[in-house]
Amino acid sequence: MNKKKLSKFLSFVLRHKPETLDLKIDKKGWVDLDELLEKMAAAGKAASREEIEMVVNTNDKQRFMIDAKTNKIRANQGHSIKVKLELQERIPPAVLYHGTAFKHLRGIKEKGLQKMKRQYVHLSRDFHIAKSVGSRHGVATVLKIDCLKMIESGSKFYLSANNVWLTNDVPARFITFE
Ligand code: HQG
Repeated sequence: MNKKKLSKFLSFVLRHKPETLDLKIDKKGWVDLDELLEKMAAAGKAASREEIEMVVNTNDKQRFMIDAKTNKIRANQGHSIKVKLELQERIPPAVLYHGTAFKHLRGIKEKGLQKMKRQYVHLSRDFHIAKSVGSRHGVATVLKIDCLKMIESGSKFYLSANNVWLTNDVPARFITFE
């Protein structure tokens, strides 16, 4: 598998479907690296420890983390399966961005930003990153989120190990549409 394919495969099993490899995943999303290597090989998707380490270390978005002490690996964010990432609550910048597609705007105006299949709504401090996240879904548009007002009204924010801002939902009144 090339690096990109391996990264996609790791995202798939560590965030969404560990059962495809019959992997044991703990409550915090960690999987034993040796077990992962064995089960990938058994499923005809063999990779070496070095290849996985290479993906973890050079991944553009730092999607994964290896804990050398326990020999375990997990995804830093993006899960649809229930995991306790035990992220610390953090105060976000006054404004964050969310990239989405025009076709979603009607739903977002109606219900605000929902976490949909994931565990959180994902936000970025960088407009251009948000734009590229949005373009995964169609013609992209970027929404501006008033985090100051959200904090005043009791919303909580978390920062993932790879600098993605996470929150449970964003009511439409805190969103500026382009
Ligand atoms: C939209 C990538 C209609 C939402 C990125 C988004 C990110 C609504 C889509 C991470 C809605 C969900 C997450 C509503 C939200 N009505 N549509 N009420 N509320 N939506 O993929 O934020 O490359 O689950 O705007 O970098 O696009 O995988 O979330 O368009 O950090 O590492 O529903 O995934 O990271 O889509 O992306 P997603 P996302 P990776």
